[in-house]
Amino acid sequence: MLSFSFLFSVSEASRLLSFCPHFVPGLLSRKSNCFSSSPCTNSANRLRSMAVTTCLTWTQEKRLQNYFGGKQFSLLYKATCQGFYHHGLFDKCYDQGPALIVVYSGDHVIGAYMPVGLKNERVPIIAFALQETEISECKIGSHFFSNSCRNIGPSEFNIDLSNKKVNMHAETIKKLGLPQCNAISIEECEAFRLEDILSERRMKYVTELRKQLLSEIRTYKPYGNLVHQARILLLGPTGAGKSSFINSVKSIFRGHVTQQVLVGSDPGGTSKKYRTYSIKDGEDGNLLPFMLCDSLGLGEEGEGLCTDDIVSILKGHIPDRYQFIPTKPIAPGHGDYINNPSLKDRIHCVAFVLDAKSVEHLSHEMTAKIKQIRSDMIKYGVVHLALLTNVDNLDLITENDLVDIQKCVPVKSKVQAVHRVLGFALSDILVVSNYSSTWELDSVRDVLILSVLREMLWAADDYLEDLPCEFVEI
Ligand SMILES: Nc1nc2c(ncn2[C@@H]2O[C@H](COP(=O)(O)OP(=O)(O)OP(=O)(O)O)[C@@H](O)[C@H]2O)c(=O)[nH]1
Ligand SMILES: [Mg+2]
Repeated sequence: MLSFSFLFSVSEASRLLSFCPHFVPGLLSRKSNCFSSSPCTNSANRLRSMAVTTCLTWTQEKRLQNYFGGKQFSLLYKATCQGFYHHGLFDKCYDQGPALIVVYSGDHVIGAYMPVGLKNERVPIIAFALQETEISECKIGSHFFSNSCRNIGPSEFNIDLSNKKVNMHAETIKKLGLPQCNAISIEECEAFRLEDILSERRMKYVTELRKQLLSEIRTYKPYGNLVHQARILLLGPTGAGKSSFINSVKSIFRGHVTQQVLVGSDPGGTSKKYRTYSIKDGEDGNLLPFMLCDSLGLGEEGEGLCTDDIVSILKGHIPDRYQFIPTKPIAPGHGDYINNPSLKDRIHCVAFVLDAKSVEHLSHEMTAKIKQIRSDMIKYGVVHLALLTNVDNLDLITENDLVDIQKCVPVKSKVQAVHRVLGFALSDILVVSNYSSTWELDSVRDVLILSVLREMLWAADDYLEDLPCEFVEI
């Protein structure tokens, strides 16, 4: 499965490189618990011999990121590695742009945000405390930073690294919602540079990847030229995002966002007919080498697409625009029934579309239905994948996360849930964010959608390659 793992490793690598010029990429591991490591005696050796990572959990980091302007955190300084010295922190963070100092003390995560960074001049400071899911802040005016100062911050909020203490005025403590005390002891202190998530370098990479994916899809030829177009069927519960995915693909190749296929939760937006969509490439007007097939959603208690109709679709017996009757599956003799479908009419890959927000709340009946359809597909040798939509709507996820979406903890947990509940292999679970509420195309979302589409085409090739001889005809 294609992922943005390269982008992720670049971001992690740059985070580490900015921290340690001798960083060895193979040593990268995201969350080592720095409290469990013994304090190093030689910080340079330590940096060379281990991956240095923040003590913030993914969720803590994300909450802080979202709170302080959606920027990416690049770890510059870690006291247990580089020493509890003010000048060490100052040297690393001086003139690096917006910065965040985080102090860990027992269950407390508190710190200071400098929107213009640390400079040899008076700069504004915002003290904060992160407790569970809440961030409280206290603006504490401006402070003059200098290498020769012994402490960081004015007396209202003062980080005394050498003595491993944060001293605060009672008023600051109250505003931050912390228990009243004279000082908070420091177990660890980290400092971060706050960077744009989509740096120029990253954006260049995304643009290149988008171009490459477009070219691969445009020039794709189904395995052995057995058919001209790979047929991909989108199946899944009502409202999962099947039609939206088709719109998303159409949008990219048209060059602007289209909602041509009706979507939505009211009856007007529910797909009722079987629709097969060939998509024109906006660049040259040619048809692309795949077809996306939209179906009635899977429902409960006799509603929605019935299992017998699914088998008929897979075998190519159902024509475009056929109006489903949930209680009466199509059968030979029906006026619309295609009696002798050829390989091009059959489905070559199925994508089970699931809404990431509701995947853990599928009813017992729906879960059993999907499992049954899956096991029929395995029996008939139909290649299928899962497609998780709506990941942009998960808790804490912002548009900026789409670039590394597979690495986001809430997304990983949804992927695990699909694996656990429905039995899909982890590598067969794709993740996408459809164009649903924006009218502007953007390259990051395009790359996600195109990557998923390319995965589907590869799956179709697996099916075609594995066909028994009697099916191989054009
Ligand atoms: N934010 C977000 N919304 C989405 C996404 N995919 C779909 N939606 C929204 O979810 C709702 C249902 O999407 P549809 O594409 O109509 O779902 P469907 O599977 O075709 O539904 P039926 O035709 O009723 O079976 C719509 O309001 C979409 O705008 C996504 O990736 N992100
Ligand atoms: Mg639909």
